[in-house]
Amino acid sequence: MRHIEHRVPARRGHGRVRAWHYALAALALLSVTAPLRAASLADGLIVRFTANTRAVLEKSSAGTSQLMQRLSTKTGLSLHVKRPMSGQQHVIKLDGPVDADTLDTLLQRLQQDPAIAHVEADYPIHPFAVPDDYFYPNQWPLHSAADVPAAMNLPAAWNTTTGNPETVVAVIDTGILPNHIDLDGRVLPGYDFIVGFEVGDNTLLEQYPSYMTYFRTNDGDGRDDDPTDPGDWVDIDDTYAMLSVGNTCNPQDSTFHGTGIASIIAANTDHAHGIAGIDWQARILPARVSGKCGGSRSDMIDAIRWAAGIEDPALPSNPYPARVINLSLGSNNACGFAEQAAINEAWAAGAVLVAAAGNDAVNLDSTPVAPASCENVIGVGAVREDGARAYYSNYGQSLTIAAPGGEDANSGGTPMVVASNRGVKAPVEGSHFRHVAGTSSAAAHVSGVLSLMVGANPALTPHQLRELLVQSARDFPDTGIFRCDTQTCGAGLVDAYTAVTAAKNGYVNGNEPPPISAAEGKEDDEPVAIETGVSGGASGNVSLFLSLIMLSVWLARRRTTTLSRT
Ligand SMILES: [Ca+2]
Ligand SMILES: [Ca+2]
Ligand SMILES: [Ca+2]
Repeated sequence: MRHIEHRVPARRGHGRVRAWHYALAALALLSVTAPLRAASLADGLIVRFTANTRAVLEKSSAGTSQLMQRLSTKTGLSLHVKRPMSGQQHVIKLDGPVDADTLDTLLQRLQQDPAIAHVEADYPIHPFAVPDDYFYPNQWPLHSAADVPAAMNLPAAWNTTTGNPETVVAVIDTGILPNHIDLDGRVLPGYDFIVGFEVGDNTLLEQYPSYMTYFRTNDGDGRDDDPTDPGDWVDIDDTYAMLSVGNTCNPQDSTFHGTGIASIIAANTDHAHGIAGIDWQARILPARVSGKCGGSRSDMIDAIRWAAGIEDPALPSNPYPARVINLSLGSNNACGFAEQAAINEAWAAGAVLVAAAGNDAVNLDSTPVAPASCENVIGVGAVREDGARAYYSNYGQSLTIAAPGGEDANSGGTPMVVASNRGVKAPVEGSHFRHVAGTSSAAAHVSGVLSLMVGANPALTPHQLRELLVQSARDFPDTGIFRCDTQTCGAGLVDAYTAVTAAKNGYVNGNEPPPISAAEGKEDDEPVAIETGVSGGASGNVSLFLSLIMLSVWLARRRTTTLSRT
């Protein structure tokens, strides 16, 4: 039996018990079922006859036969009265479904007949797709906007498409747990970009050579072809060691951030377990760039090019170029030249890039964060379920759009539920889930919607995808202490249904398709400049915009009151 629960059980004991039950059940791996729906064909008509004709139909079956015979001859199709219906109308049956052209002709001919006041097609209807995943009732960002003001209208979008297995979405993050029940079968071979520290990097490092060399990678080596997330916990000893090499970072439990982000975009869906993903079919390309105490911008830049399929002689080829690249991380710097160049190349190669705004509640116009502040990046701010800006979300004119990021229950909001692991340090066996909030989740929501758009119309360029996403956004509601507007939160609230419809049609609401930017694809022609190092610390550290509420559904002892913003 399916349990319906409208709020995440934040601190109640039964949530923990239920999650354990879930964890046991989750050991069974299930396949994904996601039937695509064919376009509806009319198989009947709804007709309102004139009053005189209705009188004939009521009185005499012979008169009815005679009328239908005449209309059948007139239209060349066999027509029968199936039944009278409400509104003084009749249901007319055809011998079988007819295509759109035949239907048009049929309707025109009948509409001109003196016996008929009004006629229209009787289409089959079906319920909007609602997945049966256990936590779906808690996933307010996916629900109908009629129920939750900031929700993204996924049921209506899924009625058009549940995605395309050819679509590849890169998640540049902490790596991934590919065997999680909600990711199993969906994860492509990725790459682990984190290089180790080298003793020569810093004389102080010589005090801790063996400890520090692979401290950040935390998997015993430098770059490798296994992006599995070994955990990114930091304990007190680690913080002292990092201080010795000039870096500060705070103790934390492992986040499994990349697994959560991937699950928002493309969790296995409609299999009764875990959460629903936005795209039920797309595949995830994991690129690991963040380990203990974060990562470096240079690794992220390499990962962006590689994810887009750009050859790098130092790396193996990527046979699965991504059409969408999610960057739920960054640094508190202006966009660097090297960073912008990699982004431009990836964009020109066909990848649309999405970046989280960051969680410091600052105005990006004066305090930029990269890559969200870069050109050719869809910068995403976070809203709560009422459509107001989440209190932690960065804001400003450089943002492209806003999407659900949620808030801690203690802030009056409702967090997300994402795939995770209950390991405090290294991952442990089992598929688990936790609550999160932040612009990381908001960016992942946009990446998921873009993935559906690419799946619906793979010919769209990154520029067209961005234009259609922006044009299809809903206006911000006038609500909240931190009211969103186009100066602070981007063009509007992302709407999956209108975005997917726009992608399929190539335009929004009868607009012409957006012109392809003259600049698009021409970045390679620009003169090569030497990076001076003043453009924002291209070698600086990258941190996750995880803002995880360190409350998991299985561990009540974890803190619930603060959002960690590293
Ligand atoms: Ca490694
Ligand atoms: Ca590795
Ligand atoms: Ca699921």
